[in-house]
Amino acid sequence: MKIGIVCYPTFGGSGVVATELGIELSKRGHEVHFITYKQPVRLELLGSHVHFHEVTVPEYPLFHYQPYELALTSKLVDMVKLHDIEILHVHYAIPHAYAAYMAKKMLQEEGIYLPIVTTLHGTDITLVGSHPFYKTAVTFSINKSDAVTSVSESLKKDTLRLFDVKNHIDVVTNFIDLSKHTNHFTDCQRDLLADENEKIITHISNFRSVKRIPDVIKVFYNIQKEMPAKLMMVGEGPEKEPAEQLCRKLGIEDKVVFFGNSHEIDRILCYSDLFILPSETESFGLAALEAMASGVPVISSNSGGIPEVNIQGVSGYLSNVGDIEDMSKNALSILKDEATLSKFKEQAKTQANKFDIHKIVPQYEAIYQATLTKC
Ligand code: GMT
Repeated sequence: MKIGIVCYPTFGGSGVVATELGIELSKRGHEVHFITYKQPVRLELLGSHVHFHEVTVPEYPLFHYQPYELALTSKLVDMVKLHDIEILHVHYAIPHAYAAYMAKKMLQEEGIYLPIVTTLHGTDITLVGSHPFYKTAVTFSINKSDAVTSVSESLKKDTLRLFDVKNHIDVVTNFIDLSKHTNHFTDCQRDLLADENEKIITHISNFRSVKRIPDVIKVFYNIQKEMPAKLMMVGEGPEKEPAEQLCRKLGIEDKVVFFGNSHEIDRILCYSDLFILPSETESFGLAALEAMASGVPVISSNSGGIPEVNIQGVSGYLSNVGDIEDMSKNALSILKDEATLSKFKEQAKTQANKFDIHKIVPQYEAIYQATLTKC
């Protein structure tokens, strides 16, 4: 198939999932066209089966807001015609599903049928999409998609609760390319960051308030009181600076490393002992799955889709949102001795195997086929 993929090209989970999906689809013989405003961060390999088409929005002083949807719609129509793209898969409803629908209608005028598959990722539903300013258009675009998928059962429930959705929603969970996390590093070089006796705790996110960054720091503060430990904070966002200030206030700044955004997530996870994800809400928690695939157990909140990924007492532990004491207690119970830590590391890997890319991508292929045969 010739598949167009629209996504956010940044470090966020939806862009990562879209990119990994496109790469895998190309390996499976499909022709994949990424259409977005920048080359996606994990898209290193462009080749005869993977193409990138940049959407540019010329700055014009009359516009207070530059019309990205319009530029994207035009680009979609042009690329579909130029490359005979058969299907569009848009990741994150806002504004991609809306722009895709407009493109579909324009192509229809020329007798071209273009099915749209929309994948809902989380904040496009739970935080942003349900806002009254967007809700009408988001509901419309979900209902006009030829197929709709959500990345967890929890997100499907939220979508049905928050929107008047008439369309069927298929749950196609996020996935992981296990080979990237298991084969890559024989030497993790953990000695560059921590002493041999120190445990390495990691958090990776976009540092937005939904991630509850202060909880990460407070849990780590409790851990380091009991055992030698270092905290690796990976990512960029508005909560990063306040987090650095909190570390200073608690007197633990020497034990916390702020990396910023990193292209070496698998390397950082390779030397991690524990991952903390205390989010307020999380449709899935791809970062937790990536950690588990690297054999890193997860201490998380029990919100949204996280319990579908992190299993209590198996791949880690889950606590109520904001329950720092419980999270700290659970973290210490995993880290307390090498035998328990090794057991959790193994169990985390086994749980991650359930989300193997090779099991999930065929589900998307089946959905594409079904929309193509509808026409
Ligand atoms: O977590 C974020 O704020 C980024 C956001 C995104 O759109 O990239 O992540 C969402 O999609 C990811 C991929 O499906 C999920 O793993 C995240 O759980 C989800 N984030 C939230 O629901 C807050």
